[in-house]
Amino acid sequence: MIPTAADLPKPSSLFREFTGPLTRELVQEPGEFGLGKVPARLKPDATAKLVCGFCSTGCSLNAHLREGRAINLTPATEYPVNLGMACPKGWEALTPLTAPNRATTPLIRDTSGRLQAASWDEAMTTFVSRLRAIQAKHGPGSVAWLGTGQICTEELAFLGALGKFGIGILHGDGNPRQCMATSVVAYKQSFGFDAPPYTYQDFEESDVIVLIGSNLCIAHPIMWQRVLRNRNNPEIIVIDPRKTETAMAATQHLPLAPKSDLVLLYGIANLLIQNGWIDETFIGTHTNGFNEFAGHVRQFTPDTVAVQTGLTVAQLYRFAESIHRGKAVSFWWTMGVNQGHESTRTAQAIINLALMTGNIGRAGTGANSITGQCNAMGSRLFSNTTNLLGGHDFLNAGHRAKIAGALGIPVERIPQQNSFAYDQIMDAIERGEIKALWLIATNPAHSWVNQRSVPAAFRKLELLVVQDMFNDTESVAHADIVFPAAAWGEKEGTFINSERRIGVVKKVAVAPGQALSDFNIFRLVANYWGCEMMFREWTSPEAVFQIMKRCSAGQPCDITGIDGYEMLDAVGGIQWPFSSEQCSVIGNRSEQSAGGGRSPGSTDHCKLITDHFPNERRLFADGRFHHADGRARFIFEAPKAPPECKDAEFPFELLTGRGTSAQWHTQTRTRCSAVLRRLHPEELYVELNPDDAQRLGVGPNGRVRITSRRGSLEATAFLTPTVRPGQIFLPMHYEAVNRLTHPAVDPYSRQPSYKHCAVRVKRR
Ligand SMILES: Nc1nc2c(c(=O)[nH]1)N[C@H]1C(S)=C(S)[C@@H](COP(=O)(O)OP(=O)(O)OC[C@H]3O[C@@H](n4cnc5c(=O)[nH]c(N)nc54)[C@H](O)[C@@H]3O)O[C@H]1N2
Ligand SMILES: Nc1nc2c(c(=O)[nH]1)N[C@H]1C(S)=C(S)[C@@H](COP(=O)(O)OP(=O)(O)OC[C@H]3O[C@@H](n4cnc5c(=O)[nH]c(N)nc54)[C@H](O)[C@@H]3O)O[C@H]1N2
Ligand code: SF4
Ligand SMILES: [Mo]
Repeated sequence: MIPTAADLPKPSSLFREFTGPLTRELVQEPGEFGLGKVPARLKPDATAKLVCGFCSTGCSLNAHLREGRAINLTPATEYPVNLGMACPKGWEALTPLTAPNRATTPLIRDTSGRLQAASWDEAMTTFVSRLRAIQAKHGPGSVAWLGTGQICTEELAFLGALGKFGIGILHGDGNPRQCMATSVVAYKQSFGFDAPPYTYQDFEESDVIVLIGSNLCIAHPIMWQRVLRNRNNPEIIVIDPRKTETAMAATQHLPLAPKSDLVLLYGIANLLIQNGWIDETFIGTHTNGFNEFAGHVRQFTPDTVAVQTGLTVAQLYRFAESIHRGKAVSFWWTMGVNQGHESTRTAQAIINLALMTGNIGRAGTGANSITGQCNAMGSRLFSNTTNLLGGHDFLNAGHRAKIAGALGIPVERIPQQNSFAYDQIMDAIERGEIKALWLIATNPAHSWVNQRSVPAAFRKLELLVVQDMFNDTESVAHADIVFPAAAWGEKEGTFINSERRIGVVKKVAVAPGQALSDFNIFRLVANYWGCEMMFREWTSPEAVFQIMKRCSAGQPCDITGIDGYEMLDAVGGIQWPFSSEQCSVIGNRSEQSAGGGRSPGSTDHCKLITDHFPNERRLFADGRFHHADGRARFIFEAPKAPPECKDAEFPFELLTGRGTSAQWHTQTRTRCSAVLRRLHPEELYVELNPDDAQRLGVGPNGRVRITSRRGSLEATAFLTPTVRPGQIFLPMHYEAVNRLTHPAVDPYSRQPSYKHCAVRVKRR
């Protein structure tokens, strides 16, 4: 129920004066602080299903419990996502939990510069008093946070609400900026809402699958397994400068020149139009702006496109013809698109191809952005960074009033402006405007673009707080205060996967030492800040799930029909939207067929949902998009040259990305596993074309020095024709890589262009 104005507490009752020490008992749960109690909800010797905490595929894993604690994991067979499969990271997901470098106690840097163990009370008191002092001296814009797509949705919602409405922080962003911001902006502008339309079943039902800047075999191996289940003998077209594992398995590989995607996609649009291979009925009924778009792409003739992309005219025709011949064509993209200087328009050029050929809203189709982190989708909707909670808009007074009502807070607590983006936060730190930074579940001292600027920026801060499950990450090395966090598997909540499926994460292990779930750290902060009355309803993740439901009401991502975790668990996760109206239709239908009412959340009720509601659902089946007129938009712009091109001094193009399916990002988790360590090289390597190697006099496993205008590193040469001459590839999992990358961002999404800059390579 949404509270009315009369229910609203008076503003003063939401805050109390900062009175100093409170006790951790406020947030303590059975099993925390190493008390070793059996997690509350689980039977001691049973199996608990939980969604994997690495990638956005969202596989379900069975945790096999002994005395309430997981002793090992197997992939769940009956879950609609992974159907009994998991990749090496999933199988090894418990291993990082018991690593010796877990952060087990809060740390505070002392006057001699050493991090010293402290109590939660000391850490919280220091955090709150220093943050308050900075805010008082320099204003609300002087404090910022950088969050993540790797904690539970309820935790993200808590951080966002606590940060902006409780503490009054103006600027909060997260690592989804490095990853998904482009898709968010592209979808919002084209469809009217950030709405990836697909379901994984589409991988199985397409007859043409186009993968653009996506190395599915490595980055989303279980999605690739879904491709392998496709019985239509599909045409698989991979667009990637490198001959990746995925490209090797494709029927067509288009090794385009790096960052020439926009030219290629406009060229293909032109070919489709010139040949009449478009769906005029769909365009006329469901879209706006096609004629202008057709006029724009006319200049992208096959000959000019071939020159600019390095592809042949024949390759272009074959690609266009495949789209034309396909009955169900799906277009998928990931970081090769999102990380670029003109990424939003590139993502929209993909969307345009799907719209103009009517490949959307039907089985096996779609313009489909694949997410990266386990809960980037939760972050996109509920982190209060790019959107106001629930996919709302900070700039819209109606939205602010609605969310204030749903949370029972005065509307004045909600900022009327958008936050700085990640790069703007980093710039404001360098300018000395932002003085305090709180990092939650992200490791920018390794992952942020152009590392030369990061230590300098961190040194400028008066306060850096790092909340992490490990005590030795590159970012912890700069911290003034460390909050030790419980990890995936040690806490409860939900993740939202790439296909919009909300799945449950459970507590199947006990956090070490004094580590607390991010959720409980946020509760502690609320208590110490004195704004706990604002969060009096936020007592548990599931209570916050109910609040998120209220915030989602009436939105395209409406989840008011989901009772709670039990229902999600019983039916194999639920894709948004799932509104109370959709749910009651099922109820009515089933009452007619079976007779009798069922109470929500009961086993009977859940069974009815599975019986009457398809577990794989896609959006836009009715051709209605989320703009006011119900139409999708063709959005386009003239392509631009990348901001740094190769030249005589720096004659190579540097590509970066995922190395192996056994490595996760900055490796804090995956390096804990001896099994995973065996599946990838320990030291940094560079993929180098054998012709280039010969010219440089570099033999197999020879050492090379790679230099960009920003920095330099050494790597072992891995000679392989999968990279073309003049290009090299570095996997992002090694700290040195971002010394080289160029800090350009796309102007609309402000996502960094990690995948393109100029370097030189020399033999050591
Ligand atoms: N094993 C593993 N899996 C992961 C992750 C991980 O760290 N390890 N991370 C997860 C996350 S957060 C993400 S975001 C995803 C990323 O998933 P992907 O985007 O599939 O992975 P990347 O390797 O970053 O980039 C994909 C490809 O883009 C290509 N590329 C580079 N430049 C261009 C270009 O100009 N045009 C085109 N078309 N392609 C280009 C690269 O050669 C690379 O093969 O993976 C997720 N899954
Ligand atoms: N050169 C280059 N750089 C890139 C990319 C690229 O392709 N090329 N890709 C970019 C992309 S797409 C991404 S998503 C980013 C990822 O960049 P990051 O987010 O910096 O990478 P992670 O290693 O995933 O960092 C997550 C941190 O959270 C901690 N952690 C894990 N679980 C929890 C938890 O439950 N609670 C808390 N509090 N902490 C936890 C981990 O120990 C780790 O320190 O990297 C970006 N950087
Ligand atoms: S594919 Fe992704 S979600 Fe599935 S087991 Fe591997 S890391 Fe986990
Ligand atoms: Mo990502």
